[in-house]
Amino acid sequence: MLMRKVPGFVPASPWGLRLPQKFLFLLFLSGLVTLCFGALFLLPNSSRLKRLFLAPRTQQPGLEAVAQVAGHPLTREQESPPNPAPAAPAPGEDDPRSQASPRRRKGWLRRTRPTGPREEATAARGSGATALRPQEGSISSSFDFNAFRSRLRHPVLGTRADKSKEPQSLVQSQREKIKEMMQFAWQSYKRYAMGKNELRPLTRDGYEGNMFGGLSGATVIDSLDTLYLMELKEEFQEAKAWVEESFHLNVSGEASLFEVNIRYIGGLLSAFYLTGEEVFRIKAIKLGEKLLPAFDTPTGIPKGVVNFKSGSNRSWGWAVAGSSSILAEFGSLHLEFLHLTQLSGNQVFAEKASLLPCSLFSTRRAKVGWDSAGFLEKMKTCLVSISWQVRNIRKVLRDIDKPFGLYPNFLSPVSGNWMQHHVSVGGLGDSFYEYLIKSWLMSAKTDMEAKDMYYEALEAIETHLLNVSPGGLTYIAEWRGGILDHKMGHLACFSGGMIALGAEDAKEEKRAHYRELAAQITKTCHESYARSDTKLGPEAFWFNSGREAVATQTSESYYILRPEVVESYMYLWRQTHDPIYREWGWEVVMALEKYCRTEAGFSGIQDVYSRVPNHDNKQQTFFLAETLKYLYLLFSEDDMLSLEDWVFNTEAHPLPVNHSDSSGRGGA
Ligand code: DMJ
Repeated sequence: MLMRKVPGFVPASPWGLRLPQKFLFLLFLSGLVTLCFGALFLLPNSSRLKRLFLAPRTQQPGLEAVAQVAGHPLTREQESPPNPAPAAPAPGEDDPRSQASPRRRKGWLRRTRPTGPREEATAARGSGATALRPQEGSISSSFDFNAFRSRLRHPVLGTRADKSKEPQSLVQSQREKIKEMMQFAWQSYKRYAMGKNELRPLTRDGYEGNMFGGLSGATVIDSLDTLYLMELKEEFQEAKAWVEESFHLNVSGEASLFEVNIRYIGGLLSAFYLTGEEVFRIKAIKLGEKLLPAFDTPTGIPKGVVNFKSGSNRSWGWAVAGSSSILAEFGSLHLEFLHLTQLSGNQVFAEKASLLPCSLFSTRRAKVGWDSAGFLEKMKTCLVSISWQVRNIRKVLRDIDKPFGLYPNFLSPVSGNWMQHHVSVGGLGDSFYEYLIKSWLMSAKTDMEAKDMYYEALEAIETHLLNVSPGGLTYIAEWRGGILDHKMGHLACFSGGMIALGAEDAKEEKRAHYRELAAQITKTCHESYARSDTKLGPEAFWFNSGREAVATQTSESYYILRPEVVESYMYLWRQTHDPIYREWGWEVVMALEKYCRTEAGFSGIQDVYSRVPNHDNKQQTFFLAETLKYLYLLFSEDDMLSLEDWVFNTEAHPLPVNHSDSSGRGGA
């Protein structure tokens, strides 16, 4: 059809629009686009933007994971890979049976079979852990194992030069005896209970318990580093092979966040840092991810129990009618979680424990070379941008009101309020204090917040809980809303070692005092052993009615192979070299042999005041992880797992200090 030109008439476009209409349409379109973008930027969590606009490689894993954890996809192995990193494994890859193609499997075994602890360390040093077997790595890492080893001040197992005054042969034979006990405990477990969580030596079978959510082999994982340390090479290989072949994470029970963390995660992390073997790193990280749903609470304080199947969480029924999280439990995650972040590159673990994303700048500062102004600027921007969205354990505990400066044992993970005013340095509270001073030490003395919190807490404990009995024994009582229970639990006996460990960094005028306090508390704990018929200590001991350092009820008279007293002997020995600590340690060795050794392993006893042992039929995993390890270290040189390089988690698993310079000799 022919269009005739009519004056004043503007021809329409092919869509039938005239110029003003086109203009209006374009205006509308651009308005719409602006609105969409605006809406995105108004979203409360900036991580969503990052997720949309950044390529996976450049995303901040921590923020990504925080977003994912809200809906728990990370924690369900079947649903998503455990790490946002590109090299993440296929679902279910934690199961070695499904994981290893025959070719891969062969390479794995070839590399790991014939080596003993020392050779492995050398191999790992030689090749660098990250380069060990890239085809096997199911979680990528920028962690440089060689660099880590070069930063250690001492060779991991020490130089073997005994600087003590003891005749060499005596100390050596004592150490050998303890090694034999470990070998016996391991072999008994292997023979009757391999793969189960614990050995029952009387019935000669295994026991799974209900703390680990269906995970098996707690004794294997808890034993790895002790076997390595004692150079029980064959046994270490047996344990490692079990982890490679039979340690499956696709379980679906309810687990204790605390117990899985200190025993399994701690054990796997230590095994990795000692050997550089990827299998330990990967399993530790994957297991760590399974724990994250515990943190899905309004305050960021995790609940005590996590369901591995549903990803739900709950508090223990006995914790103030199921309303509370336990101080010692949520307060004893920091060391392991920081290392999980270090080894995975995933910030989410560190963020859950403490306000770390920004403080990580201090580590980066050295590498990147920011000047002070640049560093402060970065730090400020980081703090401003994240502080409102990060809720974590450290922050809650730092900011909350504390009665007389004390930390009660029960806290609501919902309201963030204390639920009872029961304060204890023993059960329910203990390792929270331990992790404060060890966080400071593990940070190579940069985590000032942990340091301040520790010394402030210790001052409050001294003021309100510390007592001296009429007979001159120093003890830490328990506090219930201002009223004291004049008792100490066996668990509280770790505090002698902790106070000794922290003494050196206290204010000048307090150092000698803390050294003396540590020695006095340790002496009291020794008295609780010395005053029993078996020379082993009861679960709790009292200071009243003229009786001191003894249990007053049969229900508190048992000994379950606990480590806390020998743990303190070990720290006090390293600090003072007073031979009394080796003497006391040896008394424990003799008593263990006499009353706890059975034909098929070691067992706890039900009454330390009876010379006829009534065994409880349990070889606790911490006997191999802690009691025997601390005894062995007590009779070893100070540079074996030097305290300059390592902190022990509360299950005695050594985790390295984060030295930032390379002036060490550890890689030598
Ligand atoms: C261990 O599992 C740990 O030491 C924990 O901190 C307290 N209890 C036991 C040992 O007694």
